[in-house]
Amino acid sequence: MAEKIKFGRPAGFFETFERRPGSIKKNMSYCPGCGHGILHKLIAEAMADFGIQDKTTLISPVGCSVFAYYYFDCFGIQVPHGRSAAAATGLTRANPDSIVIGYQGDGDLAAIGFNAFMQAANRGENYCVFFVNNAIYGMTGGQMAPTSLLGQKTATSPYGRNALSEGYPMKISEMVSQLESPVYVERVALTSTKNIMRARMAVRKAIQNNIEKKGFSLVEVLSGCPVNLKMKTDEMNTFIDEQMTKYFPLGVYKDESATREKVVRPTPVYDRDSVVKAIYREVGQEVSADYRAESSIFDRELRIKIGGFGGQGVLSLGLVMAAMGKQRNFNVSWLPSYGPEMRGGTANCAIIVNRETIGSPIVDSNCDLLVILNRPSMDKYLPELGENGIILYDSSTIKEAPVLKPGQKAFALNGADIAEEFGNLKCANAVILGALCAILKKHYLTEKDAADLDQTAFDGFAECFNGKEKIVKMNSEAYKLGLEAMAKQL
Ligand SMILES: Cc1ncc(C[n+]2csc(CCOP(=O)(O)OP(=O)(O)O)c2C)c(N)n1
Ligand code: SF4
Ligand SMILES: [Mg+2]
Repeated sequence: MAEKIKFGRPAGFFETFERRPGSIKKNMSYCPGCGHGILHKLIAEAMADFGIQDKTTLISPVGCSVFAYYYFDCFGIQVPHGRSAAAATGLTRANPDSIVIGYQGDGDLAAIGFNAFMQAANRGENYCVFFVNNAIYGMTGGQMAPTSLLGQKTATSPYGRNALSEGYPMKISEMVSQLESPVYVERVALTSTKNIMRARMAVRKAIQNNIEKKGFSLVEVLSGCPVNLKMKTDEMNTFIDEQMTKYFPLGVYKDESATREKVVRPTPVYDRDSVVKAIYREVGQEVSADYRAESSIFDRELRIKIGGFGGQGVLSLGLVMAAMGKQRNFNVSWLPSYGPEMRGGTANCAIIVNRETIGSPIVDSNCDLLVILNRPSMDKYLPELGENGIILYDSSTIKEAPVLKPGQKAFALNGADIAEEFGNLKCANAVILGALCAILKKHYLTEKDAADLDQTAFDGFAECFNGKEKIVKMNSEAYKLGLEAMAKQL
């Protein structure tokens, strides 16, 4: 057992909070009267007492406790809003010996992360969740939470929460306790010494279950946000004791800790070959591990961007190009941009090909190669083309040649027209890839690399359209048309 500190900073906290910006390194960032600090202390104490800091990961959510990792002296990760359960699942599955603690607010858990949370609970993932129900979105200034009470006035329910328009407050502990898998569910409050001691026991029980790998535990903590509820601390506690607990009664909702067997899932596999086999499909020709393309264009990182309308095959062209790089032992990244751009605007993807480690998958400047399939993308991405960059565009859809800076080069091919004549407009991206490879062969690759390029493209199609022989064949034919058409022009 680690040293117990009754009236001071528990050993589960950092000595000073060096990660906090600014000069205040001793105090937490929470408002006076906030429940987060009290709960933090209970968790930190328990971690130190159980001696588990070295194998514990606490997942900070988005919400006022977003910076929990500033305080807890254990491993910490900070996830996007509502994604705690996904990260926890990955952590506990990949390393079943680790202790994983989810810490979530009512917005994070019961709104944006509700489905992920319930699914993790339903799967009985081996971790525990501390759920801070303060009946409000604290961090963002007091909007209504799924747990705000009926009649409660918030920034987004100024006349009070109304069941007819906003529904009833969500009883998370009650819901989770109805699932088969969870082992322990309790609701506690932080309003008095007695309640805090009860909460302390609950925190310990949940962590103990986690240590013993008994599955999923939830402790819902009714907690104060005096700032956003515009109350003094004592009024806040009265609000919790008299109003919140009426709707959210305290108590144990489920406890099978004493009888639960240890949850044992299949042992994760880490050896390299098995992982590679599981992740990558076996396609194309064997590539030797020491394969190195020798052309000077590969001496540094290649930054590529493809832009066009959603539906023009922009993303799959990028995938094929990334697969080509991968097949030849380059590190590659492929970063698609979806969202509203898919509905008629410009879709794009960025590909990076590098012999060395790739720092960031983002390409928004110094682009070496732009492949442009529609006019709006030309306008949008041409400014990103680097000093000696090349642009290849589809002249079936873009009639005006781009205005280039010195050193830049443009190539054009009527890819869509060729694909239409070929009998499938969807293959325009493969025609353009053929054109690109013709340009590379003629101007940028050594003989050895050029000789290998077509096969690399075919392997790329095979990888991306794995098992769809017809599509692979069709794209390979379209590729050849683009290759020949461009070769004639050059
Ligand atoms: C994807 C996403 N959507 C919305 C937000 C804005 N946001 C930040 S915190 C928050 C609510 C946090 O409330 P809660 O989980 O109850 O935590 P509290 O601050 O009350 O502890 C929201 C909506 C965000 N950061 N990310
Ligand atoms: S806004 Fe509310 S939840 Fe956030 S730190 Fe302040 S009191 Fe706590
Ligand atoms: Mg909240």
